[in-house]
Amino acid sequence: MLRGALIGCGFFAVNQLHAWRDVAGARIVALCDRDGERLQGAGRRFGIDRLYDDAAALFAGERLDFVDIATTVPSHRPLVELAARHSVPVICQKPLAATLEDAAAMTAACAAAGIPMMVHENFRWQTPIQAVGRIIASGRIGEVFWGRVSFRSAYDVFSGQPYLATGERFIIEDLGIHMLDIARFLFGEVDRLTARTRRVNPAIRGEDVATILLGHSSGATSIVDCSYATRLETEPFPETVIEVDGSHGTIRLQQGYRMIVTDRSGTERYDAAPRLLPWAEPPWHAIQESVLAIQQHWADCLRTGHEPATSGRDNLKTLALVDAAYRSAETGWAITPEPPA
Ligand code: NAD
Ligand code: 89Y
Repeated sequence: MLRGALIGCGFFAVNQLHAWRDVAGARIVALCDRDGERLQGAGRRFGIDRLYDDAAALFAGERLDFVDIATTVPSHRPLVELAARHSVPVICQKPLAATLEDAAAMTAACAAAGIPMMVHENFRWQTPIQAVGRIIASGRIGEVFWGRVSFRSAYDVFSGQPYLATGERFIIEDLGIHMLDIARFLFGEVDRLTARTRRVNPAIRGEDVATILLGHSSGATSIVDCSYATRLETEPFPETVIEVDGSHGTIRLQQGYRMIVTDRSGTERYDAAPRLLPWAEPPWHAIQESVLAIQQHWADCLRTGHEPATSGRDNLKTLALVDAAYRSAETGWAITPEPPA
């Protein structure tokens, strides 16, 4: 059984702690948070009594097979580098870092220490999104020439995550990063992109609407669009709507997890809804199920020695799209994303 510790017992870590209880082959033996109340609360809720208010003390006091970092961005680099100094394999929440330079330094530190590193980039692990990936990979719709990955909502994310309202950057860094990662997962690497952003909600500091046009190395074109300023008849949070056009057919993943696949032999429709895990709380259940999937993937990779799908190395390419999108929105230019080597 792999022994893990979790650092950062805040809003999202609750999902990770629930999921770790369901992961085969791993368990969380210790918790760390510099906020004593959160630390004690999580310890009581999940029956974990080895509690630390300081990450250095955690590494000194525990024999660990991995550490799961669920803090916000400013602490990601120091905590990942601390894990590397102790040669402890590390998972870090998205966004890995605020700059490509920090992210490159973090992945380099893990590589130099010879430890696996995975970014908790979970959206691509959602059941309906994996299903879209499988259909494309099967060749059923032929060669993909166009796609759209869309997330439009007016859900109040600021009450649970107040820091999202105060940063200079918001939707691309927080949510668009998932959409860009899905675009890479489904349509492959990106040669060039352009982006436009705007802020609609006057109560927040960063952009809450983004539209990004991507040119993929395969020759496909895709659109990633996201908004937290879009009021719809039925609130879709946190659903990602996906459209894919291929040379032999199409895929439509519509609101309500309705999957429609059309090929030369006709149209198939089915329900691609995620499972409602016993601890899940709609509407978050699609995300919560993907947390279990990515954490199980990590445990399996650690056991077998395989590189995780969203390793630090892989995630630099997603972060390069985030960086390119902000640069394009600022300058109006088409940008070639430049992931650090
Ligand atoms: P949060 O502020 O609610 O929780 C972070 C916790 O980390 C706090 O309790 C804080 O005290 C603790 N912390 C910060 N620095 C620390 C340090 N150096 N040592 C020990 N504890 C420290 O934040 P959150 O909303 O839970 O977000 C955490 C991360 O999860 C963010 O990076 C966010 O983007 C990400 N997130 C991911 C998803 C997803 O689907 N993947 C969803 C929501 C949030
Ligand atoms: O922080 C974000 C994430 O990663 O998924 C949804 C979210 O909680 C709000 O945009």
